[in-house]
Amino acid sequence: MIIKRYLVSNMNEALTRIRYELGKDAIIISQRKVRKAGFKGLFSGKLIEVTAAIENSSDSKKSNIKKQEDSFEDSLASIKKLMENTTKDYNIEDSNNKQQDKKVNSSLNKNEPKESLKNTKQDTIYKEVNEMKELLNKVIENTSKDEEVNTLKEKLDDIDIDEEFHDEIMEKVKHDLYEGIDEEESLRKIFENTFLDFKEEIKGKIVLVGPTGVGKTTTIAKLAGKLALVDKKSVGLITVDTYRIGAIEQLKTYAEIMNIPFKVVITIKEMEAAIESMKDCDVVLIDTTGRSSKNTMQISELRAFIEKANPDNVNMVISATTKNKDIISILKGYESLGYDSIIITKLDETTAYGSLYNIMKRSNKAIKFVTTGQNVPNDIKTLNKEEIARFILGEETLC
Ligand SMILES: Nc1nc2c(ncn2[C@@H]2O[C@H](COP(=O)(O)OP(=O)(O)OP(=O)(O)O)[C@@H](O)[C@H]2O)c(=O)[nH]1
Ligand SMILES: [Mg+2]
Repeated sequence: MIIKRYLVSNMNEALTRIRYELGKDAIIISQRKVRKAGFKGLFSGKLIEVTAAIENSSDSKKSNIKKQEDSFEDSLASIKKLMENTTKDYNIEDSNNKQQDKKVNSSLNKNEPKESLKNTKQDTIYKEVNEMKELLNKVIENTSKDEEVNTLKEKLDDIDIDEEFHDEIMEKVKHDLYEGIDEEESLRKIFENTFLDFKEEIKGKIVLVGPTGVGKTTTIAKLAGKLALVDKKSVGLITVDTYRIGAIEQLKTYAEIMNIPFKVVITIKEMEAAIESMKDCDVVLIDTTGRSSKNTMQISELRAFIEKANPDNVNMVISATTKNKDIISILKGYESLGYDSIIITKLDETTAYGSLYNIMKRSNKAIKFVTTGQNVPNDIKTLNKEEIARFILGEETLC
């Protein structure tokens, strides 16, 4: 077993050196962050000490390292030979031309041209060898980076990132790898930067729209509970959920339990009256019936109600379990309602949170809340950009 220790500034550098020196079968035994030795180390950035090992196979005559040393020595020997030949050629050439040189350079110092020509030839060879070495190192380094980018595609699939965004993400990660930023940090940066901050206080008239069964009414009940019971705000509830009696009963029951005003709206005129009756409330939460995003008639009808309410904020409610293709058509179908933020529900019903990224990318709107279960009022929360990235990366789960 050959064990080697490397002091490097990042894992990419370690992997490149290990692969180059110990071969591709080498394994990493340990890694830890260390500071440079001595007093100066206290003020410098951390380095990584990586220990790698390779089996010293008894069958093979030479270990990988020996093979590499041999081939390195071979290369050196060839270069040396090349240099000797070149120098020899030069000497023969030089002696042949000696007489002629004497004549041509009669006005110059006799030793100077010979020495300087010899040095120039040697310098050129050294320079070329160094360039070759640099090129070789780059090729080794780039090969390992390309391999990393290829495995990234599988990872993006695993966390449910829409395939349409893969190329863009991989391009960014590849760029970051060349800058010395590792894959995980690069992804984190991409996911965090997609998040739009939403610090606005919840107040005024707030409408929730979205497809059938995504959890609009449950989310309204959760918000009403938090605002009325925890934040002690005066809250009013309005529903334009006119199609099914059951849906009205659902919110009415919550309103009765929380002792807050509740109005059912069937016509545009009633919407005007309901809003007027709740004008003293800090927050008025307006629930709507789920509509098919493809039914433009229903969407236009809903728009008329929303326009009459003149809301401060329209939230598009969408479930985290929505298929990637449907996300596009839903967001597009509801566009005419002028939603300005997003609520993502049923985060508890999925284990891969790529839909958070897909929805953020497709809508370019802030995610105001996420809901994480059926319990009213507890299963609702706000996320910041760091938390969003941790969810998408799979570092944080609700399971
Ligand atoms: N697992 C889970 N279930 C939820 C969540 N939010 C709501 N639900 C459930 O989803 C179902 C539908 O919720 P509703 O609030 O009635 O959905 P809606 O959007 O109002 O539906 P329509 O009024 O028919 O458009 C209910 O069984 C809820 O308990 C959540 O965050 N997680
Ligand atoms: Mg409902």
